[in-house]
Amino acid sequence: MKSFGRLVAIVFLHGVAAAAAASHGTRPNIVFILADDHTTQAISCYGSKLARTPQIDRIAAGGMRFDHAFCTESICSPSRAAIMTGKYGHITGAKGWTHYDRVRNQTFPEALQAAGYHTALFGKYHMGENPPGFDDLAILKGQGRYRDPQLHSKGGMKGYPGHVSDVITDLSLAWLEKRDPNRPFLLCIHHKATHMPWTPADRSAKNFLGVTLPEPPTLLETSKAAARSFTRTTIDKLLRWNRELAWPEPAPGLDDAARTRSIYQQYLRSYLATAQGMDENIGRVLDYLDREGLAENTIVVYASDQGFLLGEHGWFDKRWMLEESLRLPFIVRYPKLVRPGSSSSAMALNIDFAPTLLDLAGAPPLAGAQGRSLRPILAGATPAGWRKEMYYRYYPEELGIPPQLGLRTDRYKLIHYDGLVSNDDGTTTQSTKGMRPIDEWELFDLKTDPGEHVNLYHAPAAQTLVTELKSRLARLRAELGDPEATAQRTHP
Ligand SMILES: [Ca+2]
Repeated sequence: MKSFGRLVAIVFLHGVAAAAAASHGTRPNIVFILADDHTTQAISCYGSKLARTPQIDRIAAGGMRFDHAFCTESICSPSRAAIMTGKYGHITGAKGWTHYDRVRNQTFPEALQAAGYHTALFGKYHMGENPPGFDDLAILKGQGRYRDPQLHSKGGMKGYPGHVSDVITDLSLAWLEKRDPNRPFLLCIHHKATHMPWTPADRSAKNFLGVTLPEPPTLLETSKAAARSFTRTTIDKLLRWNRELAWPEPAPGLDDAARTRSIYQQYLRSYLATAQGMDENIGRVLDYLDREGLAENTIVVYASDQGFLLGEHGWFDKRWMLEESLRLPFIVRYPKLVRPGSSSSAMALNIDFAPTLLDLAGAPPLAGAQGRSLRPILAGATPAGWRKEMYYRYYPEELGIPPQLGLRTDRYKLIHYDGLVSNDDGTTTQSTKGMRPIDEWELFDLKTDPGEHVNLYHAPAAQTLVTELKSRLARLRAELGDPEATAQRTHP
C-alpha cells in the first residue's frame, strides 16, 4: 500500500498547488511554444498530408487556429525580434542578422515580469545571451545543436546529454515544478526543431524508415524569373550540408530528376521525424498542465518564427515571400476566452503576438508596438476594419536569394526583388563574389493562382492593379515608418 500513501500525498500536494495557482487571481499563465522553421504544410491540423502532429492538433482542438498568420521578416533573429517586441526590424534594428536594440525596445517578457509574472525561457533565442525579462533561462549557444546541446544560463554554459527537444522540455517541466505558485507565470519554450540540420532522435527517425512521402507537384519546377534563378535553395543543393546531415548519397547513375526525388525523400523524412519528436514533447507539457489543474487558466500558444518550403517550387528554405514560407502556424488555446476547435481567417502577424499576450494578461502595452491585440478575434468577433494587407521585408543576400519587400493583401501579392544577388556556388551561406543587381517584380493572384506560378506583373490587363498595389505598398511602408524607398542598395 506504499503507492496508496504516495497517491494521497500527490493528491494533497496537487491540491495545495491548485489553490496556490488560484491565489494570483484571474491573471492567466502563459506557455509560449515557439518552433523554428516548422511550417503549416507539416502540421496535421492545418491539413497536412505528410505527417501527423497530434499534440499540436490537441492545442488547436482546444483553441483557435489562425489560417492567415504571417511573418513580417523571415529568418530566425528578425522574426524573433518582431515576436518579442511587436515591431518591425527597421524600428528595432533587427534586420537580417543584426540584433534588436535592447535598450530602446522592451519585450513582452520584460513587460510581464514588470507586471508581476514569474518568467522563464528555455531553448533558442538567437539574439544574444542573457536577454532581460526572464527570472530563469537556459539558452542554446547560437543556433544550438540537436545532440547533447550546450545551454547558457545565469550559472554559465553547461552541456546536457540527450536530444535537444527532450532537454528543452525537461528543463521547462522542471521549472514548472519549482516555479513560484503565488504568481502567474510566463514560460517560453523555444525549440530548435525543426531548423536544419534536421537531426531527429533515434526513436523518431525509426518511424520514418522506408516511408515514401508524397511529392509537391512543383518539385521539379525551374523558375524563369531572374531574381529566382540564382538561388541555392534547390533540393539537390541540400547535400552541401551533408557533413552535418550525414544522409546517404543518392544512388549513382540517377538522372537529375530522380536524384532530386531521392534527396527530397531524405529531406522530408528527416524534417518530419524531427518535428515528430518536438510534437511528442509538446504533449508532455500539455499533460503537465492537465495533471496540475492549470489548463483552464493557462494560455498555450504554438507558433513558428516563419514557415518553410518543403519541395514546393523545387526548393527548401524560408526567405522567399511565397506562401509556404511567409505563412506561419499560430494556434492559441485559452479556455476562458477561446472557443475550442475554432479557426480564424483574419490576417495575424508575428508582431501581434506581444500585444495580444500583454492584453490577455492585463499588462500595459509596449510603447511603440506596431502589432495589434488579437483579443477580439480570439473572443470570436473580428473587428470591422481589421487589416487586409501586410508588409514584408527580407534584407540580407544569402543562398542566392535577393533582398525583397512586398505587400500581401487578402487576395494579391506584390513582391519587389531589389538588391544584390550572388550566383556564387561556393560552400558557404554568405557569398561575397559574383554579385549582380536585381530589380524585378512579381504579382500573384492568390485566388486564381494559390500556388503562385503565374507572374501577372507585366500583363497588360493587370497594370491598373499594379499601380494600385504599388500605391498601397508605399502607403503601408510609410505608415510603418520604413524610411527606405526600396531595399538598401549597396551597388552603384
Ligand atoms: Ca527560423
